[in-house]
Amino acid sequence: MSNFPSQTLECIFNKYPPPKNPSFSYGTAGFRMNASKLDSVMFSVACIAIVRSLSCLNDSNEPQTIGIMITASHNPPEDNGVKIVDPFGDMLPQNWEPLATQLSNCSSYKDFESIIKPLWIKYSSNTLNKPASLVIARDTRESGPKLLNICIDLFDSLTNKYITYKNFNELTTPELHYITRSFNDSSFGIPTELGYYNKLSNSLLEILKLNNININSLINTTVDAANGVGADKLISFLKTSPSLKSKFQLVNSNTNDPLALNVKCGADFVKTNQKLPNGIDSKIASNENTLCASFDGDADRLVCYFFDKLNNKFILLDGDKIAILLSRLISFLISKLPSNNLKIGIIQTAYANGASTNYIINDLKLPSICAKTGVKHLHHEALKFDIGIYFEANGHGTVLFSDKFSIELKKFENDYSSAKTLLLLKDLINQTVGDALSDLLAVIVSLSILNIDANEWSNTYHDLPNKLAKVVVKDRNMFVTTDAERKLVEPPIQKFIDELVVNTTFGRSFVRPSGTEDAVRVYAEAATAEECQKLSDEVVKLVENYS
Ligand code: G16
Repeated sequence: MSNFPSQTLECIFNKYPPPKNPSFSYGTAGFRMNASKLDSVMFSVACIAIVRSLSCLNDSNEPQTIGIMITASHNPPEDNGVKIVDPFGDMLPQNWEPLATQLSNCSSYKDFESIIKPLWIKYSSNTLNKPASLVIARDTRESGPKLLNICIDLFDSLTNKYITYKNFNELTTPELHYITRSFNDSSFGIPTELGYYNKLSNSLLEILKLNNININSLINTTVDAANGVGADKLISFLKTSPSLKSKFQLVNSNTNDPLALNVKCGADFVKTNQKLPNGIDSKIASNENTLCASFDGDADRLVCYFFDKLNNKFILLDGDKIAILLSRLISFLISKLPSNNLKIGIIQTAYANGASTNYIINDLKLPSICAKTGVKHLHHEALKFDIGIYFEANGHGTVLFSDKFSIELKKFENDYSSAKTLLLLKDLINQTVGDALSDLLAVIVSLSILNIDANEWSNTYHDLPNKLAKVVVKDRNMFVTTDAERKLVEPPIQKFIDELVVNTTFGRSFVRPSGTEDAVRVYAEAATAEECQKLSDEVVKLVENYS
């Protein structure tokens, strides 16, 4: 395929013209903004995905499948976004992000073609005329169908000669990641939703059987699905696994009301406000043998929690706590083996509570790595370990198991049920990206195998009081960070933050621009809630004075 479809691209470019002075940028999780501004970006992203597919050849020199996910995840209902998923199910490599930014900021077709054409021709010449391959999906946002149709418009004009594609319509983000990988690697799974559900339920049921756990003894879970796509998919999953149905109650599942998405519910609301979402009251949350869990709008984040009736207190089990629970399970199973030389590491971000990092280093005696915010950064670090456990405090995360892990564990699988359980965890825990449903199943299994309840889990260590504030500034790009986002380079206020921190017991605070919202985030943590609030207020004031 050496031809470049210039006329078709020009025609569609002009149908969805960019604004006069575009200033889009591929952020923490792709492009994200008010949905009304996204039309031209969708076209650019679809073109980049085609070129990316042409550039990623399999052993037969055929273009590998690339995913496009239309979602704005935790953002408010009026926003939307789009990101590209690579053949292995991970994020678009960071060295392609400038291209995405550059293309989306072309205000004329001439400029656009001058960038894309050489790449298209260069990569397509290696493919022996095989078309690019794409999969596409969206979450339940009201603007999703229109944005998806922009891609379909382009794809239908190019189909068969230049591209093949499959539109999955509604999926969770992790489902699309799983499906993209399965298209490229049949040993990973069957590239359908049913394939995904079966992979999860088969591994879960087998783990339970191996460990003599009766389904009825599992903790009951109330799931807040943020009125997002995770609700529909949890229902579908439970239809394919009826034996699990009675263990789950679903709230905030109204995907028919687009304005309800993430509003007073969902993982981001619960984590940021440290309180119960709408739909779950303290009575439900304090039921014995019940765990509450919140997904976010596209079901790639999970936080758990319960209400401690005795102390009248909301107890959050966030990404840090989930990472530590899964580490405990993995360490416990590994301890049953006669030997192993697997390298285990835990990857966090600056948002990780200081108490969790201390626990990892001092009690678990595992290496703790601090990465920049964004799944792509953590995922990359986790790949350096045989078992790389990565979680952001906000509930994004997974555990990556290496090929060496599988080879080592297979030596023991016939004699040790713990080796078999570990191998099955690799199927249960989504290997492509954080996945609220898969992580929740892993949490439930961990509690059961470790024979602990949510209360005991929460007592593993005690979080230092912490606060995450959002400050709306004139230009968030003024805020430049270094040291895994723990220090500000610009504006010059770091020394003032340092002074405030030094004068706060167990104080820690940092400022960074959000990559998904038009705001700057201020994190503060201290020995007491009062000191934490004071530190947060003072750092917020510094930021406000400078914007
Ligand atoms: C996205 C990213 C996460 C990140 C979050 C907040 O989450 O995938 O890695 O933690 O944004 O990022 P920021 O602080 O830069 O706005 P989601 O769930 O919105 O896709």
